[in-house]
Amino acid sequence: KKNVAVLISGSGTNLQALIDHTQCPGNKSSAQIVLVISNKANVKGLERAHKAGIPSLVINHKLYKSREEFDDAVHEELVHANVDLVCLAGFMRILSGSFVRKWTGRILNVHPSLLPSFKGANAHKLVLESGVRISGCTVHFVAEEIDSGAILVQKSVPVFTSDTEASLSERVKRLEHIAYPSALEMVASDKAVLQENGKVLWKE
Ligand code: 3YE
Repeated sequence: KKNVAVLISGSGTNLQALIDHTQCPGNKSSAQIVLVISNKANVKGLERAHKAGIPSLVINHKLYKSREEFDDAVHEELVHANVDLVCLAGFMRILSGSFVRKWTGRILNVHPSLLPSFKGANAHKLVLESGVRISGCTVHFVAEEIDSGAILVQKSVPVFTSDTEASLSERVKRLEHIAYPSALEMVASDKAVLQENGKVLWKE
């Protein structure tokens, strides 16, 4: 099995979906979560890790002089825990180029829009302002340019005229919790591999 680390900053609902998938009874998953790292203390995601018996660490970015030094600290812990794959799950930090290069092809993120539309930290707000009638979620490989890496899985939802950021977010999240375990499985089982040209090679 591939050793997976999940990076979080908050409530960790996608972490929970990944835990439920990889720890399901009689599980045939190619992945096991061996470490959870949060850049924020006292978040619900850490409690979820504890309840699932998964070791967790808080690495507070505010205690580091630069983005690179924080990223180096995260990298060291990933190497120490023998991590093969990294899943960003509501992790709200931009990762430096040097970190991304060290993990290219081995790091995934879930974003709450149909990329390449509506990149960035407030996707649902941008979606509602734009007037599009369909949104969704995207699981992608992480590239240095934010929300621009090769796409693994997308799922769509309708946008209703009555939607608020909260109601749309709730509808999209339900699909994130299906899409993320599915994408992790594709990468952990080597069915999807990131190539040198930045595109996904699909096997079988
Ligand atoms: N880093 C790279 N490429 C990616 N991080 C994430 C995806 C992704 C990545 O595809 N290189 C929000 C970033 C957006 C933001 O501006 N964060 C601030 C700090 C805000 C805070 O601490 O609350 C910052 O300086 O990093 C994960 C998703 C990033 C979300």
